[in-house]
Amino acid sequence: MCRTWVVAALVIVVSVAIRVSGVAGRDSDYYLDRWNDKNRGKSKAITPEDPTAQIPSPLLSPWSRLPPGATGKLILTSAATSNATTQIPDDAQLLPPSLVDPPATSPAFRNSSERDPKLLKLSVSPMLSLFNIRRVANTPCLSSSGENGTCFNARECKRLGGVTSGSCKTGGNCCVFQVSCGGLVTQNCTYFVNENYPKPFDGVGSCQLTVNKVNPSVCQLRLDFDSLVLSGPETTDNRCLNDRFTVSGGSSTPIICGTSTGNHMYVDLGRTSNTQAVLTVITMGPAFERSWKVKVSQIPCNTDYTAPNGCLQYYQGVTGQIKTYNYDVSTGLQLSNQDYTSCVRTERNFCGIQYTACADTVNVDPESFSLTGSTTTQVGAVVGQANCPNDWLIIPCLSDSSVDPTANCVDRICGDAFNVREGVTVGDAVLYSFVKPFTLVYHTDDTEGNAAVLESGNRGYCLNYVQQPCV
Ligand SMILES: [Ca+2]
Ligand SMILES: [Ca+2]
Ligand SMILES: [Ca+2]
Repeated sequence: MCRTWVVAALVIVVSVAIRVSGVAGRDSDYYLDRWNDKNRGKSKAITPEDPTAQIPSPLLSPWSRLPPGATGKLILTSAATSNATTQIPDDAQLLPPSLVDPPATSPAFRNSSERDPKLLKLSVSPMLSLFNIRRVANTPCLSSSGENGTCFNARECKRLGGVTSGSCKTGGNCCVFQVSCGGLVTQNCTYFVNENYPKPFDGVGSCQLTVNKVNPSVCQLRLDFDSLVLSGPETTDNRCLNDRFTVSGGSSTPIICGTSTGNHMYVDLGRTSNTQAVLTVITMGPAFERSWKVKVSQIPCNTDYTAPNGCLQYYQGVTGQIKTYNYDVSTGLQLSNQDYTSCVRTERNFCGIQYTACADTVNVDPESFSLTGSTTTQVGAVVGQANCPNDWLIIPCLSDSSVDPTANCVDRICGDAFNVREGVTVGDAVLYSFVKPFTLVYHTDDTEGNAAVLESGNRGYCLNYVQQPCV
């Protein structure tokens, strides 16, 4: 989702002074003659009687409010065009519909014979014909191919480097922005894809995307991995030594590799307006068919979907699923050198959170929570700082009681059972935390197969959460 304001790139500034007859100054005939002189030979000369002349420009529609039979002259005092950008709020209406649509029902324009000839002359001047571009409220939209886009008229979309896909209910087309290696992001909600996407990329290289804040009020980027398929970590210590996805320029983010399709990541850019972030995909090592499509959304400061400080992942909603990167219960390997916090937004009237390990239909002994231990030697539940010094997950006061928040409460867990009761051969349990804000701090060291106690087959974790109503 790309919920934020958007940029309208074409701003037309026109000051039109309208005066009823009897005032001094150059009148419309003067400007019309000058236009015709200047453009003689380039385009059709305009005559007041031209039957093909268009209905007056929307911005001139105040004329339509003149009583039938009234006469007047238009006097242009200044006119200019500009490519300056401006911020338009989500719900902006650049022009109210009554001004955008031709005033067909207006008494002054019921039929062409009633039109004021001077208005007809002016309406086809090149400056004013710009107003015939139907203005589009730049609201978010869903393209026909399923991407998030922004409504623009087709010409503007193309000028901004987008591709239209489907139309918008409010007018215009759904404009989708997609860039690849070497690209620069200047639009909110831009997709970063590999070269020749959706074809895979199998080669060695470094593919970078530079992201500019599209507005000074942007504080964060949200990266949604619609697809992120890279080669996995090396298989001894699970380090990302070949392919890597990294982010620089913003808050510290872990280096990830392997497959993280469906996952996401927030990058804090701070409040400095000119901060740039660079997303990099490094591909090297053995042949592998990589592909990625990362949606880059720009998140303003202080909204209800702005992640709190220090949250690399931010889950919203009463229920959800939280996964470590490169999680796959059958083939994914827990990545080493991870150190980050995932946060769950406390929804209104919710006071606690329940966690359960995701279903594992692949392994006899579930591995959907497996931080330490090995596939050959299941260690079960391991808890506490002393017992979990290498790879661990901290959930404040995690308990297996939904009624007594402090029962068997521990903060740090590891092992290969999602459980707070160590020393018992137990499987995964339903666990609770009533400490707000809801956070999960995850850490892995840089060894796995070379650790003092060998670990193997660790998958990281996948947890389902359900927020618990206040009672
Ligand atoms: Ca481990
Ligand atoms: Ca297990
Ligand atoms: Ca480790």
